[in-house]
Amino acid sequence: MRPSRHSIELGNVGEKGKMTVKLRKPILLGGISLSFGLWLWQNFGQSILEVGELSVVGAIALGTGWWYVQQKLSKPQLSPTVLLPLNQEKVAKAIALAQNTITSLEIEAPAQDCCGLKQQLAALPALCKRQTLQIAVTGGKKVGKTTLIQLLENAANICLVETPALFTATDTQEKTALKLATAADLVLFMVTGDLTESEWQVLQQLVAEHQQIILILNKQDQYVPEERAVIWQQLKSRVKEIIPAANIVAIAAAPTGVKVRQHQIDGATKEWMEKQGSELGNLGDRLSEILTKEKEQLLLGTTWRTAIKLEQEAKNILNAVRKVRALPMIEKYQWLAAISTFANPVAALDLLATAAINTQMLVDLSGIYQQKLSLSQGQTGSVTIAKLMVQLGLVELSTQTIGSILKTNAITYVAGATVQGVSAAYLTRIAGLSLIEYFQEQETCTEGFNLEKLGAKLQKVFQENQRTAFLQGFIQQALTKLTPNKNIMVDG
Ligand SMILES: Nc1nc2c(ncn2[C@@H]2O[C@H](COP(=O)(O)OP(=O)(O)OP(=O)(O)O)[C@@H](O)[C@H]2O)c(=O)[nH]1
Ligand SMILES: [Mg+2]
Repeated sequence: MRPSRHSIELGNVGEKGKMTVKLRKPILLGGISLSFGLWLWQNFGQSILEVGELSVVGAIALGTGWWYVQQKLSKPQLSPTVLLPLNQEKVAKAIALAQNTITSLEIEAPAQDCCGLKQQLAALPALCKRQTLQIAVTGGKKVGKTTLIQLLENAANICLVETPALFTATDTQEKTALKLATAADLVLFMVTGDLTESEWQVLQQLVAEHQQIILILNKQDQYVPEERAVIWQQLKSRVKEIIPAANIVAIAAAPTGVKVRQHQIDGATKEWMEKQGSELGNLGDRLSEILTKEKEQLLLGTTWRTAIKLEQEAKNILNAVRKVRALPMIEKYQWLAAISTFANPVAALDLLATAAINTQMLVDLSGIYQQKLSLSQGQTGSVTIAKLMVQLGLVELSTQTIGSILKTNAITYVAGATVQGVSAAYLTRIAGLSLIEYFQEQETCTEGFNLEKLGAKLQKVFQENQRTAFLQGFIQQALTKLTPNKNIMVDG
């Protein structure tokens, strides 16, 4: 009786919880939009409630839409299913992509030394034609990696590498282990029982990189036969979506001996441990089968992974080069936004009217990231960004925070214009930094922005730049940009 009552109670709580959440969200969103409206009202009066497409009514309406987008963003990632096998074409594409990125780097940063990258690129085709295959033996601490390698060492045409133990060592050791595993043609992944969560994560990661895996359950001798069967089943069903059953094997690489007890004639007993030979099950057969029949696939996988890694490496350098050019540009536009909003609070009634400046920033940044937008595409884009910023509550939050920091700093001339000027600069900066992150992931934006991704970037960048210490420094900087005007007025 008990368990069922328990589950009914749980069910009710769950239902209530759901209902509360359902009711709360629109109110909360309305709250944000509404208080933003009130803020506009208090500061500037009714006449400015409507600024182009960015009416408060629109913001409220879109707020609901944003809630939907947010819902989608917070959904947990689905576990990867088995990938489609690689073919020559996909591998050629990955190589071409790496080639393109390296070429862009050479063009955009002629001073950059690209020799290393180019050598790696030139070496890619040969990766597919190797005779000796690399096998990485990995797994947690003391799972039997060294023991297994010693047993397999004599096999022809393979080179076995033991990775540092996973899950125990420092972060760098763990990275080395994963690096060795992805660089290999095949991975022997050893466990000694049911999968832990971390083991599962690593397996998924490797499979997502088109890595072939033989999952090895070692130390079988430590379990009695019934336990062994249970663990074997659990393991198989846990990984069934990512590892084919043929690639799961149970072994005992170095079983502890069996205790033998002999009764002597005189009544005494004599005990000793009888050594047992290693038990590799069908590991040897499966291994040689894979190494012959699936060799081409293994080599394709390694070549693909290496090409992808090379492309990422080149892309990281390219992104760093581009960022160095993009940051001063953002700086320029953020102070332009500050000064024009401060000097002309009537024209810039709504902070988001700084969109006019953002348009040019957007066009310039898109140029740096080789995704050049036209002016009209830039205009549409900047309106999109401005809307997102309202819906995310960033405009309201930053204005309030900046306003209160200015107040506590006892600056006597705090007026709407100062708060507005500083906020305009800050929001322009957030928009610019988010665009950098967006463009870095090479989202082509000429056909419009991916709102989910852009929204996620805005939130991330906003959170990173929201600390009071940072804001205080920023405000200080903004004030030095804004005060000269004041000084001129005072002096003059
Ligand atoms: N009972 C039992 N012990 C085993 C088996 N295989 C290995 N061992 C023992 O487990 C211990 C660790 O084995 P290693 O081969 O050194 O394991 P490893 O994964 O290389 O260890 P680290 O490199 O230190 O992480 C040794 O004492 C082995 O004798 C097995 O099948 N059964
Ligand atoms: Mg070892």
